Amino acid sequence: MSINYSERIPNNVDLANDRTLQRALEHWQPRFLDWWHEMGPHDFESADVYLRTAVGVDAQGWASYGAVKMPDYRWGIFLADALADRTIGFGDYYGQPVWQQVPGELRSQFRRIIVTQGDTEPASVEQQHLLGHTCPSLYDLRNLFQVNVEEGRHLWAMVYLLHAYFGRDGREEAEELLARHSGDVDKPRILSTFNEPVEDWLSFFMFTYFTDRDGKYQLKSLAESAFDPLSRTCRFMLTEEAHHMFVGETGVGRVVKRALEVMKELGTDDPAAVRRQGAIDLPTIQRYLNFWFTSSLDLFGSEVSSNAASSFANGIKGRPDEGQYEDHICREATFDLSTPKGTDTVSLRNAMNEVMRESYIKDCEIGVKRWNMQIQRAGYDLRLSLPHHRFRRGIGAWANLPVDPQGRLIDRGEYDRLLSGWLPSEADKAFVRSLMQQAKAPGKIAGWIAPPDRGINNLPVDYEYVRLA
Ligand code: BYC
Repeated sequence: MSINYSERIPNNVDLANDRTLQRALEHWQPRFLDWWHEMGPHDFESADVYLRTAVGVDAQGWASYGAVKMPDYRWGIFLADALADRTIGFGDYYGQPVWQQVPGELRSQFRRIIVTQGDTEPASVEQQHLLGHTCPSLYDLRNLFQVNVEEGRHLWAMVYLLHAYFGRDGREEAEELLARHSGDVDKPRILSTFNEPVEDWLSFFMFTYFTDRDGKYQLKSLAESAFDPLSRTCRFMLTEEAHHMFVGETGVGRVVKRALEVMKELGTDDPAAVRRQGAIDLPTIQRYLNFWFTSSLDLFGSEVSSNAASSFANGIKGRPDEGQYEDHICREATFDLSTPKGTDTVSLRNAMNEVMRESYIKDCEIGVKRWNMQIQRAGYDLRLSLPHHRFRRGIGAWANLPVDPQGRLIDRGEYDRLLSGWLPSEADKAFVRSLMQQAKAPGKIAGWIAPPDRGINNLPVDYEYVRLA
């Protein structure tokens, strides 16, 4: 079904024929706009931004480009088309027709997961609240805002499910999604990484590379869900998510490129010399990578999780690309897990968080390889790398243990001494922040980052992507 833009809330779920739901969502809409006004991009409400808006859910429709003022962006409810005769692809209900309603006994489990997913979306917008003031170019500013409006829409996607399928509880949860705030002492966001400040653009690029990629994996696993409206919602969200990770991968790549240019000009890879030229040295980039990668690893939960087992058994959450596996029931299968006490053989269902984390890590490696190719081509032996998945964990079997980036358990004293060298120090952060000056003329690019290879939607790089008021 095509998207109806004549309604207050654009949608392809035939909202007009469900007056109760429509009223409930129209009641929530002004609260969302208040939240956007207060917690969304700070100070750019009257700027014209070259944004893409979804006007359909097929290959042509999901990206219609044009200048929009962000408060006028049409946040709506768009589900990917239903797949005919879709059956449940995993767990105890394998092979049965998918559900159009949530089974009563699974309500609270489904609600918890939808709320957790929903909570991350506004959280990320809050984390990026002030970044516009220090954008390295109008191209980057526009990308930031594109990511922000789409995270706002992803919040709408989850709120729709809560309102449409969870009654009064769902409406209350939808209110709470606007009441918790990233980093708030009393009412923080649910998941750890979403309370970390994102105060500079290197962090933003690391966040969109690593943390949005957790989003990709979680959405892929929810796209497998037996609850069809959740699956369809997530399938459509994934098309938007790809751009966010592109922003991260190319963003980090451009920071690396600029460092390499400066290293070549100076004939040295000395970090202090690179910094004096106003670029970010590779060891600093590595420390930022260490921080955001390890933080994002925690988002998959514990290695052994009865929640994960029950989500899988009950058809709530499958594995990303469930079709690639042979066994979709996994009742007998086991998984060998490395724990601080040695290898532990556990039921595969209980290890689903770890299975997902492993696929995620493989996906993270692709960008790192590309960044390293740039370094290699420039003739340097240095390499960026993902630290070991046991390093700096806050959740699971390896939480709070003194593990080095190679994954070895080391002496606690030595760990405490070395940790500050593995993560961005206060001095690193102050240095990176010192580079963050807004570049606001079309085509102008800050000195710490290389220009992008191409502009957006075939427009030139120096196009005025944001017309500041
Ligand atoms: N921080 O059995 P456990 C995205 C909680 S990103 C704090 O180990 P389980 C996006 C857990 O909730 C994708 N708490 O794991 C990216 C549980 O609490 P309750 C977001 C944590 O239950 C960028 C307890 O610890 N979507 O979309 O299997 C920009 C025991 O948990 C953490 C989802 O995550 C943590 N790191 O949970 C914008 C999908 N880890 O329930 C957007 C929905 C675990 O006992 N969520 N806990 O109070 C889920 O599928 C699951 O809840 C988890 C794993 C993946 C979080």
